[in-house]
Amino acid sequence: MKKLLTLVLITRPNQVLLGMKKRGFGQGRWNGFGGKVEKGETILEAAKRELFEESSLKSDDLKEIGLIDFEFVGDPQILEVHVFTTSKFEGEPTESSEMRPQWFNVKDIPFDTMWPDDHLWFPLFLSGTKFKGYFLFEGHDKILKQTLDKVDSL
Ligand code: 6U4
Ligand code: NA
Ligand code: NA
Repeated sequence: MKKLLTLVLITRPNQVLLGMKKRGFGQGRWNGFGGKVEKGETILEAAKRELFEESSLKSDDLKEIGLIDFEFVGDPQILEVHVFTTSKFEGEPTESSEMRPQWFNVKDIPFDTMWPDDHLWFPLFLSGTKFKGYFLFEGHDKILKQTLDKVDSL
């Protein structure tokens, strides 16, 4: 059983835009923008929609750079997260009910306050390398198993 989700990472020179998740899944962590793919929309459409809903930014240039499966001990549902990035966007990052956006220097990414998998694959994302990963979590803080591979295409 798989649930499709999106995750969008907006960049500008030497910086990444992250959002502090104010509620729901991942609350209290800095994260990319995204959420569940809804019926009748493509994964790319979902990525654009969630980006706009959560940050007020629009982009027609989202490029898929990663695919990560997350499994949680005791939960049969796998989260299939499609990771997109772009440096081309319109609008000003604006706080939403779900997210408080903030630019971070790539040297100061707050990995201690992010999902524990992020520090493993962010270097690939930041270097423009496509990747596929799998992480098995126990709770929300502990990774029990993982795979992470560079790929030519997703
Ligand atoms: P609601 O509030 O139901 O509309 P929705 O915005 O559709 O929620 P949400 O926020 O629950 O979905 O989606 C979870 C977000 O967290 C997605 O962008 C994927 C992302 N995510 C989930 N696990 C992650 C992880 N381990 N590392 C990571 N991002 C993760 O970097
Ligand atoms: Na979301
Ligand atoms: Na949603």
